[in-house]
Amino acid sequence: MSEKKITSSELALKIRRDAIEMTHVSGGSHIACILSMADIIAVLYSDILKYDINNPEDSGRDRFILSKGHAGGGLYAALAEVGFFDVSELLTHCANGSRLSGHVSHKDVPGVEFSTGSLGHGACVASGKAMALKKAGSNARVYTVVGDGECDEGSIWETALFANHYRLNNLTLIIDHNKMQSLDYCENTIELGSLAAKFKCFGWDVIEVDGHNHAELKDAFLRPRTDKPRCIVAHTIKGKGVSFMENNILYHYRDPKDEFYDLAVAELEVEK
Ligand SMILES: Cc1ncc(C[n+]2csc(CCOP(=O)(O)OP(=O)(O)O)c2C)c(N)n1
Repeated sequence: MSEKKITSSELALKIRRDAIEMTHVSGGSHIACILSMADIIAVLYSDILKYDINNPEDSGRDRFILSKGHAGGGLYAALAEVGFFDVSELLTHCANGSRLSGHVSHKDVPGVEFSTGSLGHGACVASGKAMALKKAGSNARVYTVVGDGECDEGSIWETALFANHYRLNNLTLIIDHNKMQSLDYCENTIELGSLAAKFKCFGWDVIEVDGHNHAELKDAFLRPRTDKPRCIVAHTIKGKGVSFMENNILYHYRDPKDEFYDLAVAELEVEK
């Protein structure tokens, strides 16, 4: 297979379009969670990560772990669109016997680093991988995307302590800060205060960006490293790109049915 060169804007649109299709066909959840992070994933896979679609296990590759694994459909879409596997397979998402499960799985799926879905785990594994790579003298980097609701998990703060203690400056943790979780706004569930201030306090190099602005995201990824781990607080809108899904908590779980599917597709067509 040959790598497909694609701009981050094209990839973001494809991820959104594929995810609408996948959740429509399967009746699967988490469409708003995918739309929220689509730009972050698109910039990573088009401009930042080092990977080889013909050698997914290449030891020099950058590692990406989607810690908010419930949005796995978005990662599968990105991997298929850059050439890790055939785009047509995306329509098996969540079907019996498919390797593309709802929460992201690395079992037999090229390009997926680690299975996630139990919130708080992926970031810990990412910090462990960053430490192992550093010890091995590797230049590879580790990136992980966490949700803001996921930051209610104590293990996220253990990761924050650990990565600072070991000065894991090869680790980048991106918070998809859409201010919502599954059933309500974050502030009504567990008040988080300023995530940027908290990570700064924990000793991280913190950059805040508009998580839908590709130039800002790219700059935050490429800015010269200090000796600290990097936290990018990406301010996002849950459901971004489909007006009636934006900031609509129903679309954490609801799939785009019938006329809602047509409307969503029509809105994304206008974006082309
Ligand atoms: C340990 C654990 N507890 C609960 C859940 C159920 N759950 C799935 S998604 C979600 C909300 C996550 O919110 P957030 O991290 O903000 O994700 P986003 O809104 O970006 O999708 C919850 C509680 C889970 N997957 N894992």
